[in-house]
Amino acid sequence: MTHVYVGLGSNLDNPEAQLSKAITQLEKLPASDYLKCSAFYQSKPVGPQDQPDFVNAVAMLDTGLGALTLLDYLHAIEDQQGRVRDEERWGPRILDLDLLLYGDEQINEDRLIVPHPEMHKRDFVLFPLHEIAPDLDIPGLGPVADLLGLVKSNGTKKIIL
Ligand code: ROI
Repeated sequence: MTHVYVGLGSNLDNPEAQLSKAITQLEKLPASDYLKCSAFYQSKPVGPQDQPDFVNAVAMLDTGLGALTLLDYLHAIEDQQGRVRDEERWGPRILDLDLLLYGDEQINEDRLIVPHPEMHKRDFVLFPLHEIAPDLDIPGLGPVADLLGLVKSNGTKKIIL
């Protein structure tokens, strides 16, 4: 089994419901054990500002799936929830599932770069990741706690339900 982290994001069609639905699907992934998810965080859009705020979270699972197979499953969940794929590059989206970390592997393929190349710059990834894995050391990037101390804050805050 490989320990993996998946970033979740949405800013369309009831983002909190989109994330909850996606988590239900992550719980059903084959050959995998869903472990936990962070709280949901509200974050200002990175990219064009004329779009709604995002809701972001990070989930932790163990999987026997290979990285690219897992990526295919994540895309299938996005598609099921009605994601439109040729949308504007930094535009609004119903659901984004990013494979952030796949064990301690560094992967560089056309379809997949792990660790996710932007994760250390995004407070909406680092806050929820640090919440569920405070001692995590990110391959090639260093301790998540250090990265959190360095990241430019974009006003991401935990949603209190
Ligand atoms: N901005 C925030 N705050 N959260 C996201 O998940 C997110 N995802 C994206 C872009 C459009 C880059 N901006 C984002 O894909």
